[in-house]
Amino acid sequence: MQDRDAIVIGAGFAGMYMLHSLRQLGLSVSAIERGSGVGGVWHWNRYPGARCDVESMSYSYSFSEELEQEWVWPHRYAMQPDILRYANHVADRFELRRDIVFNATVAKAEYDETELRWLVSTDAGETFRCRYLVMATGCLSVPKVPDLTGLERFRGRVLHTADWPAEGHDFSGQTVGLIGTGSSGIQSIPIIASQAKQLRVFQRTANYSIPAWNSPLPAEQEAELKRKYRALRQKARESYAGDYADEYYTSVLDLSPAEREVQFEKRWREGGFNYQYAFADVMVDERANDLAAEFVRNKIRATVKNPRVAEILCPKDHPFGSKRLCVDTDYFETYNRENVTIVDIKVDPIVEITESGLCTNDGEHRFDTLVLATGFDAMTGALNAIDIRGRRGALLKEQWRDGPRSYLGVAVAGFPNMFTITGPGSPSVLANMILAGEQHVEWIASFIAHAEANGLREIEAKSEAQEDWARMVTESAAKTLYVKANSWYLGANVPGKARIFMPYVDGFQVYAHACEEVAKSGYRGFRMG
Ligand code: N01
Repeated sequence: MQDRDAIVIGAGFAGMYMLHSLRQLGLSVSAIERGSGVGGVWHWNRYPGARCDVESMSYSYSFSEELEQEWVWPHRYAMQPDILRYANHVADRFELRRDIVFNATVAKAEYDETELRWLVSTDAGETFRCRYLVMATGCLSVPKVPDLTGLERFRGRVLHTADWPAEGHDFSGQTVGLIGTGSSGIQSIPIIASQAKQLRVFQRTANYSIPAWNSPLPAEQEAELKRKYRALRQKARESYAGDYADEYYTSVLDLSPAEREVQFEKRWREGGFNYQYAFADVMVDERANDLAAEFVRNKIRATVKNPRVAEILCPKDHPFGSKRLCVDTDYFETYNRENVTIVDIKVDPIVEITESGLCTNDGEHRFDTLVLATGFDAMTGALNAIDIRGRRGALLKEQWRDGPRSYLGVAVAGFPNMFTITGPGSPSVLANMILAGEQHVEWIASFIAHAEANGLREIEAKSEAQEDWARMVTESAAKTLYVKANSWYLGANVPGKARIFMPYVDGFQVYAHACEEVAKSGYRGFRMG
């Protein structure tokens, strides 16, 4: 049994900063990490084409001015190897590794109400005892392998985008089947297509995707951004999405048809989320959303030469942006290649996986390698994978059977001295995840500092505060079009999972302000003693 003041579970970007911040408070801390290295999602998601869809200068830590000045991002949108290199640099720079236990999966965390300690045990049998427990387990860290009949029979290799082999995979000369057209599929398809002999994509839901227009980041532009970094970081903190990109919030319906086309084209040329966050009414008004969606569909029709294939690729069954927007490089162009075909499995469903490929209603498709770009058990998956027991042995997973409930997305009633970074009920995946993590880390560290300074031994969200918060999160989401898609935001991609909109939709800046108000009020909504 090893004693620590705090244990942080996970050494991704949030976990690393939490470890650093708690050490700065003078506490003894260990982080426990399942992987062999730091970086979390960027350690595992090594699939070809993996890159961040938030610009690198924004998707990076803001807590250290020296760090942000010394690091050089080679591209506007960073590739996974660069992000992982950055994570490793941070781990070295702040000497984090000495307090990280790698290759250890936390199996159980149990609160001892008599000793006021959490007992945390790993699958290797190591046990830690601590006063504070911080879950930095990530929102998208448990890969979802679909329940496909016969999957175990397949004789070729099966690869999941979120659990990609570190040594990579050589597709040259291979025939490849790929299931899933979310961000991971959309990023990997163009690269796999350029390497493989043949690629067949099995698409269940067509997705909206906006080009990234990625390019090297010119040195002068980088220097200019670095000169303005403090102001840009502040702008990001005051934005909806936690990013410093301009958020114009023009109302689509206030524009004339001609002006609308100009604005849509302008934002589309800016790329990525600039298109979604430019308009005030796109996520709340179906008419505005239809117009934004049709513009994207027309771009697809103009790009994909075969009109039948273009129509398969045009999303028509959910509002624009209601599933997480994808940001791509040459995704739709890839379907003009001779070696790429698409099967619309809503029309021609997969019946079973066979030894040499898969069968749909219409026949057999043979391939050497099957790529599953099928996503994650998002937001609650990593928390529910651990046997977390709070007061009177209550199991978190059981408490969340009908959907996660938390106060501020950061604390759960019945689980004292435990915090969740970017937990359900916080902006998390709707914001720049590094900034969302930083805001939580700073808030949690301040709260712990307050507890230490005031001799508080237990801090715990009150159930009434939690219920009010959960109700507000659900009601806010219900006013938007986010709830109109079968998305992972709602848990809809995992059979049997409760359908509840998990992220906080009212914006990063509104949320951060609410957290500050709670702190200023002396932590309203928390029981402390
Ligand atoms: O996963 P997804 P992802 N049969 O859930 C399909 C982040 N991310 O890994 O839509 C057939 O979005 C499923 O179909 P449907 C980002 O937040 C970020 O791509 O459920 N198909 C869908 O097409 C992103 O949103 C970056 O009908 C099945 C796909 O698989 C999140 O991670 C890069 C199926 C899954 O799409 C998840 O993205 C990559 C089945 N049984 C990811 N089951 C950045 O750039 C699932 N599908 C930062």
